[in-house]
Amino acid sequence: MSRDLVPAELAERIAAGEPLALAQGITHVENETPGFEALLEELDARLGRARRIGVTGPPGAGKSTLTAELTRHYRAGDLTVGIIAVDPTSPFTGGALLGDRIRMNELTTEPGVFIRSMASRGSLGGLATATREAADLMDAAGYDRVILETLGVGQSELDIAASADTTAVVLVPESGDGIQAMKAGLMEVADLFVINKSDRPGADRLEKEIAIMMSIREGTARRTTEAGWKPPIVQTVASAGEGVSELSDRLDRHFEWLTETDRLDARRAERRLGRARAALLRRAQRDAERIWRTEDLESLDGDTPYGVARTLHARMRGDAGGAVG
Ligand SMILES: Nc1nc2c(ncn2[C@@H]2O[C@H](COP(=O)(O)OP(=O)(O)OP(=O)(O)O)[C@@H](O)[C@H]2O)c(=O)[nH]1
Ligand SMILES: [Mg+2]
Repeated sequence: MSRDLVPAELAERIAAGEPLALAQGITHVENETPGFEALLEELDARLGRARRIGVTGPPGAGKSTLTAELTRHYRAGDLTVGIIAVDPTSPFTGGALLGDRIRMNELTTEPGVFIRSMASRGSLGGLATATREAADLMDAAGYDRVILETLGVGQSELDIAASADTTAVVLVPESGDGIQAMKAGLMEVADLFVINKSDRPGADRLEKEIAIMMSIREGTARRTTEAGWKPPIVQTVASAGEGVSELSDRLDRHFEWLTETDRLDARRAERRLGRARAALLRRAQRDAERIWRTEDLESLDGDTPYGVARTLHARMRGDAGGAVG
């Protein structure tokens, strides 16, 4: 279904800010269409303009509503926004997601806003890598802000959020959200906490809970003190747009802090290394899949699974040594 990829040509159109080209580019990245890495390479020199914001948290916390409101806020300031909604399963399951779509859909007709949802399709590189590469394409396309919404449930979703310049963890004042966040590793990735639905009772209590947990963590791991950044806590009512401009201010302040302390460069350098590692693993896996498909597995009959893997691996390395590209 996807068209042939001519990297240089598509890169030019993406760089020119053509939304259709960006959409095609992301599809090529998702599908790992031959040439997709060349496309990303063509655009590499353009990366780094966008500020990337991760929005993560438990299901139903209001991440999408908040993302939509933040987007409106940015648009009012004439900033363009790319949004990636990461769906760990499939776009066709789950009622909550449909709700997302509808809410987000209000923004799709808005100029200066580009929305894309990403779902795992069993691509070799995995959802996390494809998502980051999609964010790269949005960056290259010139969007001022790129927001990555992910569910804060599994490690890979957390990794996606944490690959942003600034990661906002969204919690709600409901039964033990603070404790849950601690367990789920959300505390570790937060540059900023949002207590959304603070129109509901318990917001102040949750704020205290988070502050206490952060101070405990400071006392043991000393991570936040070492880093010199204490994650602020912002209360919002996303559904009413309340607290969104304060949130935006806090995000800006974190970005300024990143810039002043050279941590932005460090974070981004780390991101580039991570990308190289992912690309390497993707290549290795592709080689493994190829050898698995082409080898005569029957000739390995009688060997143990480990012996088979050893033999194939040795052949793969032999092949890879002689192969080009
Ligand atoms: N009372 C109240 N409800 C809110 C607020 N923000 C969002 N909601 C509602 O909470 C529900 C979930 O909001 P979403 O924005 O879809 O939450 P989400 O975190 O994106 O959900 P998933 O992506 O499914 O995990 C929706 O019905 C919203 O209207 C708020 O500040 N107060
Ligand atoms: Mg959502």
